[in-house]
Amino acid sequence: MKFEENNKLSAILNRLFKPYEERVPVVDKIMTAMLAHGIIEERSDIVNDHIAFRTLGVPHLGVSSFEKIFLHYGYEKRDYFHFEGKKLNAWWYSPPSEEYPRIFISELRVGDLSPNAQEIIHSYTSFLTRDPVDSLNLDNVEEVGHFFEKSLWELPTYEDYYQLNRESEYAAWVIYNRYYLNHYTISVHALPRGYNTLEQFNDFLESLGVKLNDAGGKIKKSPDGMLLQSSTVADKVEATFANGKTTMIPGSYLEFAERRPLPEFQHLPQNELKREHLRDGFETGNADKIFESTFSTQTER
Ligand code: OOG
Ligand code: NI
Repeated sequence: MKFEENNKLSAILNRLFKPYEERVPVVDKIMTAMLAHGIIEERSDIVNDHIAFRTLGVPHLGVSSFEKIFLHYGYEKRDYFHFEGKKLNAWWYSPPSEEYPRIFISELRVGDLSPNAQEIIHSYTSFLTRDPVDSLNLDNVEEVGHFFEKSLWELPTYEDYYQLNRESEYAAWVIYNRYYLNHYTISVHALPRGYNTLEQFNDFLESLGVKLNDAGGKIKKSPDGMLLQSSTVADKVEATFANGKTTMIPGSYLEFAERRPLPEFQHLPQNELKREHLRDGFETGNADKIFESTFSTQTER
């Protein structure tokens, strides 16, 4: 029973990565270069630290709806984070077993937006009179896989997208990109020596011409010094709006994380370090800047 569930979870995750890799060409560019430089022997050598999704905090949607998918597969809800300036809530989830990524799910605090922005969002979401996840067969891999890319609301007009974008770039991102995977994350500490610190890996990325998010500095470091993160700036996707207008808008990105050993395990040799010896969880100050990977301050720089 457990094994069966784990297989389905792997299938769902694989299913998620397909459209993600098409929408984020920098992923293939980086993987190809990692193979060419012998950093990995095959793509499956990469350890995925975590994946992330964005949602709208309105009735029947938001984290309390979306999380049901992963709670069903044995994920456990962990710490809460609040991002006051960006008007976001977030939680992280630990996986049912080590080989699976952590999950970070955020939600827009829609009630904190201006009446005009709230009205725009509700004009799309108020048709939902029940939680769409409740009518999903969560054991059906294809149905769940499709759910991440299908639309739960009408295609936005360019005007609505643009108005939302002026007030909350996160809101505009979700109204168009919905539940497409926002990013996945390469565990840098799991790479071979020479590439296993974020500083070294960022240098490698920049030697390939990859543009990194520099909000608050390219390396975001937790106050305890044990969680370091960096990310690409979002690749653009061609958006077609309700009135037929098309334009390029920020899509998804790729993140990199270096987790250092906890003080009590710092004496362990590198090859004995397992996930349970390393700094776990997330960090508000880091996350606050990572969100900006899809913001125009980064994508237009
Ligand atoms: C998530 C940003 C935060 C992290 O690892 O702290 C994050 C997002 O952009 O939706 O990914
Ligand atoms: Ni992340």
